Amino acid sequence: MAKTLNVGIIGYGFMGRTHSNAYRKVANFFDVPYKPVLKTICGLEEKEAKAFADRWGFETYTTDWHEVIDDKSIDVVDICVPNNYHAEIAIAAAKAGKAICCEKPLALNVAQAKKMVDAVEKAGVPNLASFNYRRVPAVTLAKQLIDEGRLGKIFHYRANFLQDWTISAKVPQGGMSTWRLDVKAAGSGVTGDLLAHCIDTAMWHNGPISSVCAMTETFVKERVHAETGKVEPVGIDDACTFFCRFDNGSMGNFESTRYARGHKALYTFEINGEHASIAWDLHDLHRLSYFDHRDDSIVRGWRSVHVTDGDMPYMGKWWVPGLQIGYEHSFVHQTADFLTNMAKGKPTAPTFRDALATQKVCEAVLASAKVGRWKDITY
Ligand code: SOE
Repeated sequence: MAKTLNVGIIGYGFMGRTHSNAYRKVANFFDVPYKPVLKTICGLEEKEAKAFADRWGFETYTTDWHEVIDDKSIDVVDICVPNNYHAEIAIAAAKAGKAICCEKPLALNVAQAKKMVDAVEKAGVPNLASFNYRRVPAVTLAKQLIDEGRLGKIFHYRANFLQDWTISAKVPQGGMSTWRLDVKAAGSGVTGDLLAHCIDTAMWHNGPISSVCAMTETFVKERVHAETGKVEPVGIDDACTFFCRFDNGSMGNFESTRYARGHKALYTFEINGEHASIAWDLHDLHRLSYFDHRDDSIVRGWRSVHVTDGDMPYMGKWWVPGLQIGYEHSFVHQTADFLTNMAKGKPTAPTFRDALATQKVCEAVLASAKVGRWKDITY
């Protein structure tokens, strides 16, 4: 009989839902060593917190995150609130000896992220940064193919994350649903929110990024603040493009914007190696495109691999070959790995330290855009 693991989730927004769903489903599909119990949901508004608790089956709710930390029965603190709260909550949770899962990006900046890494490492608590796309089976399969050496030497890594939801100047900044546009809550715009995903996946696939050269733009310079009701300057980057060099000698090319009309969450990457190339697209997330130059020329071409077979990453735990899964399952997978490693006393990547590396790249990207020059990154 698996031991119970009491979970306190802080934040009942979009991410609060993805994480709650993952804890609910994980033990049904994966042989995890714990049975997660949704103990407490915490959020700002009491009515919303109560409704969330009822809907998702939490035992209780609170509007004060300190109560989650102080509750000795809680084993895991899961942070799903805006970025400006991550550091304070995570550091308090580490001091209280909790295992911690924290949404991305880890913090507002590198200085905060370092403090979070120090806190979890000093306390020796399990920690995971929620860069969920690593655990989309096709993305995990890409990592497997690279590690098996199928691509050979890698020359190029390019990634995009395109959206279109902030084009209207009427979209406010700040508040519950548009805090991502408020620099005080988010730290940055597309760089921390979207490119951080691409950077995390890229460094996992292709190793550390050593230098960057970036360009950013803020297309809408002022927006009403949802909390103050006043028109205030916009401090985030609406769009960001950067080039980079990886330690392994390959070149990177990354772009993100919330102004690409027609695209909702178009995260794509393509990796070109000496022998083979790989491409992936979040809008078609269960497929991995693969081209292998070593195939006979008469049948050589891009294959579209339907990542649903039982011998493909995570897929043996779901339905039967041919039946696909989706976005929410990437959170179930990260939770399965987190719990399994926790029981073995092993870290689960991306750890806070891995997320600090991503934060360093994001900060270098923003600094480079400001001065218009290349920036080196040291880890
Ligand atoms: C922003 O719209 C957002 O929700 C990000 O915050 C998520 O990390 C990304 O996965 C989808 O887009």
